[in-house]
Amino acid sequence: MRLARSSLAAFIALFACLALAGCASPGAAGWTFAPPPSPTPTPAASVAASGSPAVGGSTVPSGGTADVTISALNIAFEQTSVDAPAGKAFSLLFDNKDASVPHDVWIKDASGTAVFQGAIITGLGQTTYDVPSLAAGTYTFTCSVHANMTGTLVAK
Ligand SMILES: [Cu+2]
Repeated sequence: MRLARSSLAAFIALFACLALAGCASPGAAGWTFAPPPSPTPTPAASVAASGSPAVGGSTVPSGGTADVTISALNIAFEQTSVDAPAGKAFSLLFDNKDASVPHDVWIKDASGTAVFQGAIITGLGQTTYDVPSLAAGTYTFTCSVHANMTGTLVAK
């Protein structure tokens, strides 16, 4: 009887221990809360591009500081003749005043060979071409889109 009681007590103790889950194995689960997944901090977001460097080169301040200006209006160049510096590169401001019409400026030498081909600009719009050095002489400037558009450019 006494034996039975003690073994019963032992059994109860063991059962209680298992029921409490954890007393036998200290490291076992039970109260281990997984730490909430920490929201990954966004790394100091994209460092703003520091000051936009001045664009070098071909940009001529609007105000008409180009060496030569040519404009197009009504499918014709407004200048029949322009002068350009000879022997050095120069800037050519091209002003397309024809809305929705593409024009450009090509410069051809006496033999008809294009020595400069400006990109097409669809009006209304302006661009500044960087024209390479030309030897002194008389050239023709044309629009590659409209064969009737021509003028004379004198490099001197
Ligand atoms: Cu044209």
